[in-house]
Amino acid sequence: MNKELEKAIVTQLNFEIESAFVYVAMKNYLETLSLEGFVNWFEIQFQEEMAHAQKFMNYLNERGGRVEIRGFETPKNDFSSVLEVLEASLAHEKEVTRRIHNLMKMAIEIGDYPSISLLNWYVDEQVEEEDNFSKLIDKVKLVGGKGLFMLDKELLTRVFVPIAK
Ligand code: OFO
Repeated sequence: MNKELEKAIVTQLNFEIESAFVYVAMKNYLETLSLEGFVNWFEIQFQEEMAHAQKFMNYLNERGGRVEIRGFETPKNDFSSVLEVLEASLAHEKEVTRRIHNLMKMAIEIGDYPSISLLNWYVDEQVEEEDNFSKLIDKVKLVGGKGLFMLDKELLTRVFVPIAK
């Protein structure tokens, strides 16, 4: 496969793992607020990011590429509110989307159809990722401080759904 595209996918899969670290740091901040639903929600988010990374790894291995795992930036560990966590998450997802779209542009320019097919999955997934956080932000703003307890209960129901290889 094209070496430039292979390198770019390696960078992205490492960014997915970095995303997992971003969310597990948030999860541990939420633990300090005893918001079990939010903790659960971010635990699932952490697992999803690892699954996103794994999907890229499986793909590269199938195509005869070489996966390389790198070091990561220390994620932000301290926040001042749930809303700050969610807004930082949405900003993070927008950055992921920007990177996925750049990868897609590269795959289209090269004419690498298997990569275009793979990246279509990520393009769709990013629509969902951004929507999830936008909706949560809206809900937190709507319910305010006291309603957070009920919303927290609702978030306990999120479960990890394995993704196709
Ligand atoms: Fe992997 O989508 Fe979120 O970061």
